[in-house]
Amino acid sequence: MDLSKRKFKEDFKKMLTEVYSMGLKESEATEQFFTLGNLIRSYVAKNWSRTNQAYIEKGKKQVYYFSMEFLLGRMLKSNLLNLGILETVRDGLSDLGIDLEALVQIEPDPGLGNGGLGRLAACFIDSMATSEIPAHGNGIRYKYGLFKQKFVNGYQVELPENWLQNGNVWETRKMHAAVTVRFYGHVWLEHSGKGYLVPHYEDAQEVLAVPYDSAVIGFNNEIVNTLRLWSAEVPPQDESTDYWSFIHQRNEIESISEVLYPDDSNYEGRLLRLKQEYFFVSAGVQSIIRHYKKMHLGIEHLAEKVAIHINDTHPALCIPELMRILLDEEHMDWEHAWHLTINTMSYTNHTIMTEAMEKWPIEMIQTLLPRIVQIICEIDRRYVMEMGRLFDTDLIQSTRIVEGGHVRMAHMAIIGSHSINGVAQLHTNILKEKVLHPFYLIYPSKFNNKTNGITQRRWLMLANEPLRHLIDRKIGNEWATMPTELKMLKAFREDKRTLQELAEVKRQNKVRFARFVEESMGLEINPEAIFDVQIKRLHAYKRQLLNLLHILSLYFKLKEHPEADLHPRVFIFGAKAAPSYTYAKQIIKLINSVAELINHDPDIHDKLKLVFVENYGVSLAERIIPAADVSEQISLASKEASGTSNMKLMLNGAVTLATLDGANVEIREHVGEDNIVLFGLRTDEVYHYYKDGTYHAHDYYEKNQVLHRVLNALIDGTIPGAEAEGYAIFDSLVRYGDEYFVLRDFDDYAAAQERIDRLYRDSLIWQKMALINIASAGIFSSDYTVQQYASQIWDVSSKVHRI
Ligand code: KOT
Repeated sequence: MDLSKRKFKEDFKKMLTEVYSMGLKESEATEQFFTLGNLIRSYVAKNWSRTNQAYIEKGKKQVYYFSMEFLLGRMLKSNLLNLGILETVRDGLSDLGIDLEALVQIEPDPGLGNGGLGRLAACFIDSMATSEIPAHGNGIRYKYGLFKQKFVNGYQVELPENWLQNGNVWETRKMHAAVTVRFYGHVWLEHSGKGYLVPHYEDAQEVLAVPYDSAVIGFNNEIVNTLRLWSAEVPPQDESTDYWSFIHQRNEIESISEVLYPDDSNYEGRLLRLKQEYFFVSAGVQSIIRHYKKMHLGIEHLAEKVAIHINDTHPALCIPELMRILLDEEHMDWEHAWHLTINTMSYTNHTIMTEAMEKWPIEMIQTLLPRIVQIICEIDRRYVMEMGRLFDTDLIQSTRIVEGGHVRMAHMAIIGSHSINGVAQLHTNILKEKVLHPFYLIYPSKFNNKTNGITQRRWLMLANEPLRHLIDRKIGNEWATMPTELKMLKAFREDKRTLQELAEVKRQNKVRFARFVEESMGLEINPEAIFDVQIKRLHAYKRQLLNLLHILSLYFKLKEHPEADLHPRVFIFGAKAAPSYTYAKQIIKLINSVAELINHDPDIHDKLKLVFVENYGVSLAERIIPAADVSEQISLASKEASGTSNMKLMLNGAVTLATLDGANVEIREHVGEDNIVLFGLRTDEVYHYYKDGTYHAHDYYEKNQVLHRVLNALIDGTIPGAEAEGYAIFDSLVRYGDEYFVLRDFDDYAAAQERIDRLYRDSLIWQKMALINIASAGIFSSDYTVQQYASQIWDVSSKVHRI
């Protein structure tokens, strides 16, 4: 938008008086932040309603992206950047004696997600608005986001994250768009006499779903889409309601949107979680239909105007819910309703980990959602009947929805949608060939791949301004919306000056991060060291333990050979563990205890440091990633569906140290073998071991001297404070089979780390690798990912930039 600095300063002062009746001098950062937020809202208002109007007038097909999680991060700078007024506002504020960065810190970081899945949804809504895709997010307005992590004595302690405490400046409560969601009670069907059945409900609990809308601003394109998050409230009561029963009901109802479940890649089969899933699904689908009907096109054309996407299986109840509305409220016959539903729905799978697969007990659904369970059972019955004519019984039994008293949500999602996609090529192949092979036999054409992506605007332009400016000077700024233009940087691969400038940018970022570590943790780290980063949820399959065992091996090496020729290293971890995931919490404690040991050992000096940042989340990622030299992507091959921190880190010039898992495979293809450091078992080797059962972790403990020494350290008192955890972890590896092949991959990993050490010593070689990584990262922009979803799955238009 056009905005002069002079106009901005006037607007800002005026808004400050209007909202707070304050002059500039009396105001503090909090008031200034809310003033700026309100001002941005006022700038956006016109384009927001224009965008909505244009969608209606042009009759454009709309996409609704249903996700239990949107891990947005702070929105202030992102909104300013996308409006094209970041620099104007920064300068204007500075004239007024205000530091924009200080205001940035006031905004709470809304942690409405656990990790990769939720952050992907956030990158997607940014990219969809920028790519001019008529697409909107639909989710839950949790009162409490993901817990705040504290370390007490090295143990993870969880505190509530009350992000709404001071209000959310970006949202608008839309009372007129509220809908009612029904739970519990009894339902029976009666003939209407007009050829359809009418459901009658008795004793149902009614919940009012109130939407809060936030603007999703496209980058420099005047498009403003909507993120709609639902909050659960008590419906208006009449005079006959008993006061105490009202209070009781209120607590129960409001608990639906109270808190985000802190589980990542894990299924928590609790009733409240099922309520959450149905709550936002039913509210979202009802509101879509209400909006659609305003266009008077006839319900039979729904799939031409609406696409509903379900982000993993958490919103899979969209399928029976849409069926319910089409049957019970629109009085369609089953076949037409089913056809429409399949054509409307599409589904993304994000994991092959069996413990993450949702399986709801049928009685639980029966109690909570009596009408929905009838529809699910009918979908299942027809599937078995119709497919039974075409395929053998075993295949149908292994793919049907209802089995062993449970509803298999992934099965419902596949059967009820026209598209299922994995999130990286390798992942999609594993789905087709292994995990969902029976479905692939039945529906080969539903399967497709959409490799994940990240938004370069947040993860480079905003998070790493020094690098952004260097790139702009070298190749211009078209990569903001045409990210593969970054490949033009390759022309500078032999240019010493550019490589030195790149090194200087990285050094600056490392100095800045080192300052942060010193201030927040009281730990001094050396910016000349290699900053080696593993930031992701704590999960056994991601193998933070492999990293830790290697750190211990370096520590012992330095103790025995203080003269050992190692380039100084700072190992940086950021990770939260699900509160109920005992093993992950033990690993956290162990990492913290090893950090205590190493960081305070005077023999080690600054050759080795271990930094475990507390409360890792989007805001911390924005600080760490620009300072990273090495990106640890070391999951057991086949287990990480895609990974997205791998993409963010390469975009910021880190070199990837990786197994051939998830999107790492594609990163290798794009940077080339020489610009990535690979190690470890391959997917086929992992499956081989599963088949022939010949992996014996114990042998590695017995025969590998370095490993023997390191593993003994877990149980011989070498690591003070983590005795119990040391034992448990030792046992998991040596006695109980080492499920994720940590010991098997150890030597290869250590050798890869030695290669990193050697490569880093030649700054020009290293910076050339960094440059190739940045130049090759454009293809992993979520702009391209969503453009592919738009054309290949949703059948909607987008502004496509050629790759
Ligand atoms: C959580 C619960 C159930 C099913 C899947 C999940 C899940 C998967 N949560 N996060 N993921 C991650 O999603 C990312 C985005 O696709 C991937 O990059 C990553 O590999 C998944 O682990």
